[in-house]
Amino acid sequence: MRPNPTDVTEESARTGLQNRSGCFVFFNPLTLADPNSGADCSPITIRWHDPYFRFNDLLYRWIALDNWTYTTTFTGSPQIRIKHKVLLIFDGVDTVASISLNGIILGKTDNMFRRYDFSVRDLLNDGDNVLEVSFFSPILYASKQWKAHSSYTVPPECPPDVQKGECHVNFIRKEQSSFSWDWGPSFPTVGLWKGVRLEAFDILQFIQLSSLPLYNHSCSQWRLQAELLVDVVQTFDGKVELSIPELDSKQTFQMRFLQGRLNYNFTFNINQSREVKLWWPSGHGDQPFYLLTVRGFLGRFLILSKESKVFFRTVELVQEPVVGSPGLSFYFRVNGRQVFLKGSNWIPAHSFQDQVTPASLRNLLRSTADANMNALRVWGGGVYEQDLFYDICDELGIMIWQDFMFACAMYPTEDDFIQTVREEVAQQVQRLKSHPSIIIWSGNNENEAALATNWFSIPASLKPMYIKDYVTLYVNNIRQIVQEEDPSRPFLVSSPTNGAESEQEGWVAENPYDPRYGDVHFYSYVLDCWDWKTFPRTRFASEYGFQSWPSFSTLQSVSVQEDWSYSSDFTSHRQHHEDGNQQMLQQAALHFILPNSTDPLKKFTDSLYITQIMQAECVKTQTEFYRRSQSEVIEGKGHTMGALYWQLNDIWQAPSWSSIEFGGKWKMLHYFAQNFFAPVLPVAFEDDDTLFVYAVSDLNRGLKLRAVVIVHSWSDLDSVCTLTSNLLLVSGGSAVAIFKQSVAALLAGCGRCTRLTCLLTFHLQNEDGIQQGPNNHHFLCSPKDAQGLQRPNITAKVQEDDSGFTVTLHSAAVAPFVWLDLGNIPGRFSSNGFLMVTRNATISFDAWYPTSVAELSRSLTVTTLMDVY
Ligand code: BMA
Repeated sequence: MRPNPTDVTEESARTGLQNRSGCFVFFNPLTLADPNSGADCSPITIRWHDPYFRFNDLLYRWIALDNWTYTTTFTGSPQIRIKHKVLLIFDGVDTVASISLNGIILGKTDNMFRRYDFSVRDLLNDGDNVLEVSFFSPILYASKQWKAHSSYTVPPECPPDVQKGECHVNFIRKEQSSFSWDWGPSFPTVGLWKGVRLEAFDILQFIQLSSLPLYNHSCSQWRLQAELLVDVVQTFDGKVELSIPELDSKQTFQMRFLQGRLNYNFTFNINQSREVKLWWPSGHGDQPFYLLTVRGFLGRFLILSKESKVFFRTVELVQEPVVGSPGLSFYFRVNGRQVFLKGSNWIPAHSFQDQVTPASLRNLLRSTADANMNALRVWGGGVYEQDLFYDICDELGIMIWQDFMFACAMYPTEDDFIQTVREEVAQQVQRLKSHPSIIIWSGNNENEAALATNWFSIPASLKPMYIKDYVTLYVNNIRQIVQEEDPSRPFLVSSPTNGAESEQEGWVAENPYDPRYGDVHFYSYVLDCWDWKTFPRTRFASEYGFQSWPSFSTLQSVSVQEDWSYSSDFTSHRQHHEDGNQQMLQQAALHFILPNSTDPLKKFTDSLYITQIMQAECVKTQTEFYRRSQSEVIEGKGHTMGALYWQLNDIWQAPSWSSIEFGGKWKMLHYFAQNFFAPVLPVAFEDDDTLFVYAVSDLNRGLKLRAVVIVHSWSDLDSVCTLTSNLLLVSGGSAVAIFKQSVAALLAGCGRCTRLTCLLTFHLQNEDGIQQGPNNHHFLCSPKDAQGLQRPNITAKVQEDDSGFTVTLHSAAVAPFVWLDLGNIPGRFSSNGFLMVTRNATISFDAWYPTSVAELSRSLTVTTLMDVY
């Protein structure tokens, strides 16, 4: 379908765009590029039209202020019209539209997250049929809804100015971050973002098959609750046969199919004599599946035949008293085993969802699992992700904390709003509930906290009214539907929340950030992130993080030379978080000398690098604190069972909290995550001048481990001394202190060392002296105060052998934060951003596209901290 603007609100702006060329390569979801337009569609032109290029988010603002009509003509056929029922199905309409066929209005849409269908048999012609979808501007719609809601305000009205966004997004059921966010641009898309099709049938139309595994502990019996959603033309008696051949399980159900659209539930017992293989989170076991076959019969005629994957696992959210603490635990038990959630938060991977390719999704999720994460939270300001996303998570063992799409706002509760939300929730739960990767449904992002801590300055006298609305939406509607649709998973009303304690307090706790209950979001950009005492010892950290800039090559694709300075308009335009650019430097300045090159470009790229170091070290410190707090309760706090940092991915090329840049390049943080989420990890920290090393293990079995602490001088590649702890049995799923010594005694015992001249590396080894888990480091002073740091003059040699490319480094000195960069050659290194305390190191490079030693050698740059000083 070709869209046309149907209302002209900003004629001059549009003319300005179209005059440049006809290469509208970006717009969603149908490509508007006209190959016959004769326009210049070369890569350069496309770059200028790339909505992400420089300030284009502002230049293209008019598009979403306009109304658009998509029209297409298709040919009908008698074969379709002889069927008893013909449905025109829209899998995703973004968002407010009126749909007509051959001039007759079929209906209206108001919710991007719903599927819509219309019965069209009698409207179809055998020849040409004209289908029109007329979209109303989402911005104007949101504003109209807001105006109509005159009895009381539903805040917030607009995003902060720094976000350069649109207002009243809470009045439209659309991706909330599409009106801008603190990491993303405002691109309120307008269009058909999923498929459109005609389905014609005589007896019934299959809509969906879903299944839930249910385990009956008392009789050790697995059951499968299968649900079939069908649209039946006329009531009939038939039978349905369910089978899982691999489990030798089969059952037939006689039943009556009633006219209309209905869900049919079948509870199917799995043959008890067969062993059922369980689906496990990554790091805890495999992810096996079985094939379920569903066949429907009318008499002897097969009228339906479907196959789908089924998985078996149980999940519980455990909130029970904690010994030595006034609060409640908050952890997940999967297949009866307590699991520490390690991971991050997922945001939409692109402002234009049609641009999220299967390859880019797979790449991001592969990067998630490869960084030793086992969980992601699909955050409530984005979209319910596409099926493939969850399929990949099922396959990789990535557990999903699935928010419903409400974030950082109050929402209206008028009947039409509630009705559309109810349909959205029912459809999404039905679509997604078969995925074992989803381990929890959660009502919203931060709306309990917003109410409790009064983000929107609501007068105290009105608070009960807002709480009532909150309960109406999330508890009486969303929760009610979810519990009906899915008895197999926990439901949480918000994040952060005190969980069961919030419920006790009427669903909005006085302090939803209480570390003794539920989950916590914690951000502080001004406190020193190297000081673990600043972090809340929460039961579950579902958000925390620090910003950094993406690498130069990522920015270069959407900028020009005049943009390449930390104080340029571009640099401040891309920053959507108030004072964000300053905060990054201030945090970095606590421990590093800030870049001060006289070469402006070098100063800029050095600044990008220093922000990545800062972010990687901050998130490392905080994550290690959470992991080592899993077995302790101190002053009533601890027993931490989750660390999901904010945020995994980026929506465009800009500074943000992400560990992966737009395009898939790993930031230093992601390389660090690979280590700090390792199944077996040594963690060091100081408490009142005493150095502790903890051994953290996510394994399912005990390991005898000792800590090896090596003292190095900043000025010399030969280490100064090595200390070794006794062997200790570290049980699976625990964190224990394995080494303890006062720093003063350690340095004195080691001879020629002070806090300023020396640093520590450490690792764990088993009884046979084999290293377990990664190397780790602990600085005894800020690198800005370190004495003896030398220029390492690193040389690098790229080679290729049967297993791929390698880079062999040779260093003349201890080199902190060694950063290898191949510009825009896509791929990733086996390790990066590391501390080099050896003369030689070999790193491999996994290239995502064909390349050569010559190309890699030409592109490779190696930066270390001393290059910035
Ligand atoms: C959180 C999130 C997002 C936001 C992030 C960084 O609280 O839920 O709304 O992007 O902080 O500010």
